[in-house]
Amino acid sequence: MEPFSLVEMQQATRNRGMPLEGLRYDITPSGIHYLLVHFDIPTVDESTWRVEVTGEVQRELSLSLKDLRKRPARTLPVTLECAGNGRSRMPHRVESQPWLLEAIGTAEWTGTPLAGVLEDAGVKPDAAELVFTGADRGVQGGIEQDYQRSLTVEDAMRPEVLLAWAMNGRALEPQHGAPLRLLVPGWYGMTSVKWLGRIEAVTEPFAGYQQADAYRIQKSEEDLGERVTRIRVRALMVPPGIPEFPSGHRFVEAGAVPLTGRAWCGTAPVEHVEMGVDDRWEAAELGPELGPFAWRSWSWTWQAEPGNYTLCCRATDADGNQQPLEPFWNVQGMANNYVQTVPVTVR
Ligand SMILES: Nc1nc2c(c(=O)[nH]1)N[C@H]1C(S)=C(S)[C@@H](COP(=O)(O)O)O[C@H]1N2
Ligand SMILES: [Mo]
Repeated sequence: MEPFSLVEMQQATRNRGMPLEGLRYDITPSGIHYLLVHFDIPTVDESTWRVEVTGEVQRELSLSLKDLRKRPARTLPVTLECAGNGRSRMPHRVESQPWLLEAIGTAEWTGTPLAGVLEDAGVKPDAAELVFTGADRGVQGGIEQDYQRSLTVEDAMRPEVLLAWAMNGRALEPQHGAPLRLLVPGWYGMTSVKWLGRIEAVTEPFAGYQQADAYRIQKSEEDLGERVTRIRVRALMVPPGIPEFPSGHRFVEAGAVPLTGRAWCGTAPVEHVEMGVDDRWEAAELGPELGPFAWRSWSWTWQAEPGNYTLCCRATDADGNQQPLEPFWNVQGMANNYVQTVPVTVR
């Protein structure tokens, strides 16, 4: 792995990954859910804050948090993953948030379905997309911008897409988008715009920086690349035994070693998970489903004999997509769902 730069360190200390032992919880405690903020966390005054619904709509709306809370509410367990998860193990990586594998978390998000708000506003038939604008502003790629992302009208109208004001039963904390964020289950995290202040219906596909330039799987700098959308299938394990500080190398006792983890996918249900010890793969057992947009637990027992081993886990979705064994390179280090490897010493 190439050395990490000061710029990467600066991002790594501002943002935060979920320690992988957090995979033990069905619902990630808010304090260890991963965090990714591009610019500064804006301070938003909840008492005067409103979300504006504008553009190609029959009736423009300006809604306070109180207005939104009067609407029908839904609570959904949703697994969020950053599209840059796994970026650090790629050769010639882009200078960005240097995730290893921990840009993940599952929270219970409460909000009102966006579809109902859009129905009230009456999105005009010539609208192609909705543009979501956050209250945070910065410069990226030389362009000064508000953080903005779009969805097609069809994707925005899906019943699971929420305007969320609570996480794990409590009001959103500043870093997770207080007082309101968009939540798009099944999609990589960049879609779920935090500190949401404006929703604009537009007639042309949105070409802002975070849509047209960032979040693309580019084979070269010149390649426009494919858009990053839904989460690719992935499994992670709780590293077993005890770690050495600071290397993190694992030590376990010989005998029956219970291994557990989670698997998720935003394009189809997880079909199966396998555990690999060195190069031998065996099927793990899937646990109960938490919901259609949340990770699923799995378990497997390893009969461990003294020695050094590499443990791996690999998930396959119902469409037959399987995680690759090696990271695949792309300019921005996006959607890299290669298998986790955990070196272990059995004593
Ligand atoms: N306004 C705004 N929304 C944002 C971001 C941001 O920087 N600004 N980061 C996005 C990215 S890249 C991710 S992965 C998720 C992370 O959500 P979390 O920090 O609540 O886990 O928020 C998304 N929403
Ligand atoms: Mo992200």
